[in-house]
Amino acid sequence: MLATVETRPDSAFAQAVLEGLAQDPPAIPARWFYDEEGSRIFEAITDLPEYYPTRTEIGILRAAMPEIAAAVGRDRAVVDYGAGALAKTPLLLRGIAPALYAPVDISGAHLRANAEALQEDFPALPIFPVEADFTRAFDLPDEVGKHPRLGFFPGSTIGNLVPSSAVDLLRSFKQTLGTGALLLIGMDRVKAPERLVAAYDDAAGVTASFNLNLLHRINRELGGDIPVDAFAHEARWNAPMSRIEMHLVARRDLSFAVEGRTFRFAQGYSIHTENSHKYTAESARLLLLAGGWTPFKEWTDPAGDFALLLARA
Ligand code: AVI
Repeated sequence: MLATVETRPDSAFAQAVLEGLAQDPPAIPARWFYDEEGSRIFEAITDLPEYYPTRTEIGILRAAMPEIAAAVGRDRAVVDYGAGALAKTPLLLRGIAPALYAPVDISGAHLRANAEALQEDFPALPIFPVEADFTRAFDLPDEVGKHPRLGFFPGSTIGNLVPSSAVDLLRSFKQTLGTGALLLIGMDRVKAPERLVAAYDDAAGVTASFNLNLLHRINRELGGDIPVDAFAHEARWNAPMSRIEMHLVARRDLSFAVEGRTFRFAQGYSIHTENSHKYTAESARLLLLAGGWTPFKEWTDPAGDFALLLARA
């Protein structure tokens, strides 16, 4: 009897990597950064002196909370699309005292751990964790539907999507959250390219290790033999697209195999691993409008580095 040879990649990660490496130019979606090690390194990034977004957004949340609470009103169900943002969520929950809290995350384990930690600090708050990929349509628990919803999408994570995908996501938020919903969203601002590049290429090399961890992950999980040391991290400002791009650039001509497929890279050729779009006040509002949301309040830090916008469906 002949043995069957399975040639199809057996996981979404394998498929994304094989398709991404075969593209011209090669590109792997940024969502694959976040294995356990990648999530740990990302937490370290948020503390870096050069990486201003996290601390700036927390500062805005603190300063604007009385106004946010007044604009949002009472009895909201908070649907948290940034369920990992443990420093920000408690600020919001304390500030607006919602009727219930529904964190949404694709990883059930991550979701439950965060929900348990939050429940200790907010023992009276009903928490309904929702295990779902929020880039696709999903149903909210019935209990959530009994209250007007507030979607919370901090961190300028929207910026990791190209505009057409960002619009799709905003539209699907609107569909999920329904009539009368509000959305509180963090959006990073355009600023001097040198500051942006430094934020994504820090002196201590933490962002470099975050980017290179993707190659280690491919080697670990997909049995790849990528010579990781032969790739260099690079952050580039793409002015026409108004975004920081992260790349892994081959330092020399090289080849490697992943799941039995061979890939060749000439020196200087790169794998594009992340986009982080930056917005002006106007482009931020236009993106929200295109996604079906009408922004009606906006808060920034004194330097105007980052913005939190409140929009209605
Ligand atoms: C998660 N996201 C909003 C981060 C950003 O700034 O685009 C990811 C990141 N990549 C490198 N540094 C931080």
